[in-house]
Amino acid sequence: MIVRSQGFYPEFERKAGRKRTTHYCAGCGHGIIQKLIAEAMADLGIQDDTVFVSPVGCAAFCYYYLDCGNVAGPHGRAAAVASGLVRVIPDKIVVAYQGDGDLGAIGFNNAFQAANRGDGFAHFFVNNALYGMTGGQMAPTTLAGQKTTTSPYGRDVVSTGEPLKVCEVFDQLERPVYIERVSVADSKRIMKARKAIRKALEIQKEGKGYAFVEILSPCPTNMKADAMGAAAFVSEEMERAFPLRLFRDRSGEEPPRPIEVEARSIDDIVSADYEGDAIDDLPDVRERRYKFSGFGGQGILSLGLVIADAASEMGRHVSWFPSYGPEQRGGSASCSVVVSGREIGSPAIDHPDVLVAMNQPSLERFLPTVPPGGVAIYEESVPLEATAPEGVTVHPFPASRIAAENGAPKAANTALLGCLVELGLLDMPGEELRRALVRSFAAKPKLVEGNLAVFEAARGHARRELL
Ligand SMILES: Cc1ncc(C[n+]2csc(CCOP(=O)(O)OP(=O)(O)O)c2C)c(N)n1
Repeated sequence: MIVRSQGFYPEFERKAGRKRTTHYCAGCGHGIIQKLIAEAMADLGIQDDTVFVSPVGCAAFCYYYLDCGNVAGPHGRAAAVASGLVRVIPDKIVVAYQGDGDLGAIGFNNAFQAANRGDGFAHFFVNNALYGMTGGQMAPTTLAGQKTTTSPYGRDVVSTGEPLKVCEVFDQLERPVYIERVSVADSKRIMKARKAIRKALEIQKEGKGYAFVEILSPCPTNMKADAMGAAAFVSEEMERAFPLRLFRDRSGEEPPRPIEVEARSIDDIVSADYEGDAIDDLPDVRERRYKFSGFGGQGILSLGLVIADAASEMGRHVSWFPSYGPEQRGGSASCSVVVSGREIGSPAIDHPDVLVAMNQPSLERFLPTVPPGGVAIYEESVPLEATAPEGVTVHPFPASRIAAENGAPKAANTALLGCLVELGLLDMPGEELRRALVRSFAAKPKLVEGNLAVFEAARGHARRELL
């Protein structure tokens, strides 16, 4: 009988209505690996003492699944976060989990230095020979000749280097206690992976030091194969470059001396004096908090940037805080912009004064967060199924239509900019925004004319229809 491991939450709260499924594609190795970790954690009785550091990449949602302490690290930094954790909570068990783009590229030095110091954590390295979440680009581990979206003719090792063999590199270091490479391509291999994962966690339970397990893992979506085909690629092609083996097991030796850390309060650390040009306060400028949201690719982040840039040119205090989801397909993006006459406390926004939503998921998600007196503007073609909270003004706006009619169908974001300025929601003259818009296209001057036309047409429409 297949039962859920006690190391997993009973329900995955990631999406309403889909509480028993993960976000992984069929045939992906991440789910198997996380199941092995969850089982081992529960069986070893360390679940309540474990802090799991998730990466950026397809495994970014681990914290929805694993029922232990969870920290989400920035891209490439899971090992660095784990290195910090072992210093401040030396009596806990720390686990870092990273993909091969995450660990092998942007995060390599953090991982390498942690291994070189022998920091006491279990380090799981999921190698699928490409960047999975972002659409299958070439990673440091991509095989010679392997086709990816950024090596469409096959990886040329002369110009891009040989596949990075992380176990072999780490095996040159003195301090790692355990290094093994395993695979989850079939059930026989999964049984070996299970043992290696357990071993790495046992080493943590016994406080014996740094344990590194590389796990070869299929990615059917980006390997452009079905589940069996991707598994065969892992066993037949990847294993040739990355042979499965135990590199070392020194867990029988004397444990290393624990790290001694000088305890400092967080206040001490962050209260460093700020040196820089102070911006004068502008008491007459009211603070406005904006949320721009839609699908990735709709120009949401740029819309926020143009406004932030214009406000900053006017000497106002500004913050711009982007956020994009980790799902490979259909992900939403948003950014929070605060413009103020005074220093800004936090760039994060829970209750925007002004919401701009370009797709249905973001309209549904953010409309209920707009406080009374706030304004929500959304792309007219999106069906409004949510009810606006009391006291919130809601404007559908034909941004896509205006953009298309003015010859720049991708400039719906610019149409919304025109709408915002005309409604007086940006507290600045249109001229200021025209200049910021032109600056934003410095690298693509051909787009300036079309965007300015859309901007002015949208202003005209807003003036006629909304004022
Ligand atoms: C600083 C930064 N740069 C780039 C990205 C975009 N990004 C998201 S995940 C990812 C890499 C994912 O690849 P990998 O680590 O191999 O994990 P997988 O998705 O294959 O499991 C990248 C480049 C980001 N989130 N942050």
